Amino acid sequence: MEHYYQPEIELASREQIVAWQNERLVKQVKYVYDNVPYYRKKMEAVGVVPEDVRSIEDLHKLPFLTKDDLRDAYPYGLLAVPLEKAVRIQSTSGTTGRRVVAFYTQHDIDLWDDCCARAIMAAGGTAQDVVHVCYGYGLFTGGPGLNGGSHKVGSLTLPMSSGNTDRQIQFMVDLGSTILCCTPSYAAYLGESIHERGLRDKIKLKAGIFGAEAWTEEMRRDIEKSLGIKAYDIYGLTEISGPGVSFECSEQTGMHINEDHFIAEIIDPVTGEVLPEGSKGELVFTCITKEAFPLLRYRTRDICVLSRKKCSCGRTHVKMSKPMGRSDDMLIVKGVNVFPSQIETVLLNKGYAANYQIVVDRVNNSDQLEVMVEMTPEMFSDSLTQVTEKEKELVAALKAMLGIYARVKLVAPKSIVRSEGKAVRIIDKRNLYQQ
Ligand code: DLL
Repeated sequence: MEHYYQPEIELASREQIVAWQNERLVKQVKYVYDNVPYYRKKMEAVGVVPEDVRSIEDLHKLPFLTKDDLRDAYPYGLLAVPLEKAVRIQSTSGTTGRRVVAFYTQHDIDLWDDCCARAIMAAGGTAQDVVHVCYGYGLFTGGPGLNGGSHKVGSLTLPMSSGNTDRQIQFMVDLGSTILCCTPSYAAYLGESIHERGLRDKIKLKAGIFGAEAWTEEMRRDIEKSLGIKAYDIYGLTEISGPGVSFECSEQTGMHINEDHFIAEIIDPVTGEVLPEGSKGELVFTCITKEAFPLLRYRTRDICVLSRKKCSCGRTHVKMSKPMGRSDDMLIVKGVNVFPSQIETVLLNKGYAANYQIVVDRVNNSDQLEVMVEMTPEMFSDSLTQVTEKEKELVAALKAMLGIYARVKLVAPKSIVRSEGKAVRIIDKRNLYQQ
């Protein structure tokens, strides 16, 4: 049986959804124009005033927002409420050293929690469930988002956060966790660890809600088999709120976007032109209910396809495919967003040239990041001990920038192959995206 958290919204007619979107968009554009000087300037630059936007048909007139805008406006330039109304931030990596900071009012958190509650109930969650959240808590949105959603559903919530696999499994067994929320790679790792400990029969899990990174259908089947559960996908991004922007239902043919809060468009990533339904392109979101950080036409860089085909679950909100790639070079390593430009910044700050290569692989379900860097000619004559010291120094600097461990290998000058065209900086051996 399908469960809904807000059936009157999740099953609303198409006309009703469009009516909500029209009304909320018009209000939101005026609100942002009046309260966010940064965005007002962007609108003025393209000669658009709020009165030009009378319905969602006019959405295309508005300028896009990108990660560069977030960097330029850092930290408070896109905050739309006075500080006394903002109650929380969450944060994620930016393209260089500057992080993305998103703000929330209490009302924003309330609506975000609703979105996550919809996802939990779509995965079969009820107040009887024990929801085991091992997404990270803190600046990352995963833990706080699913935690809030689980409270709304009324489930018993285990705020485990990430890491400490033994403790995760102990709680899972002792408290009888029924729904697991974490990254798909950690779910696969937990599955293996549970088998290794011979505890498969002691686990009561029935469903998992996995996202924050790309995962394939094969990986879904492996996790489902290993943990004896049904595995659901969940998507979101910090800039737009966090997990729960969209979520999978029992049909598992895409993720329903919460269209009463977010308007989705697909654009050509090169020209910015809006593409018709069914086209593959870059996903763009406009927030129509947010107070503190209401981004309009934010370019996610995620490539996917939208579909309004009738869904057997009864939900009427548009579905997005699993992301099929990115229109920028962002990598997600151990659930953490990594931009090659961040790595380059560290190398240049430490006096290296921009000759490097990033290799990402997945070994035993765990992501590994390696950075190969050419030594400077002066360093080439250094002793092995000195080189090892230099590598350690880079490991520490990269950890400070990225928040995760990267293996560093210093190689001889000119040993990284030069490309005749674009430099090949990234070798991702994981093949995570399905086309
Ligand atoms: O990863 C929010 C989240 C937390 C989603 C927990 C789901 C579960 P960020 O750290 O800002 O936010 O990273 C956002 O991660 O633009 C996608 O490229 C990628 N991503 C998120 N969910 C999925 C997914 C969170 N289900 C970026 N499949 C997004 C593939 C995903 N990629």
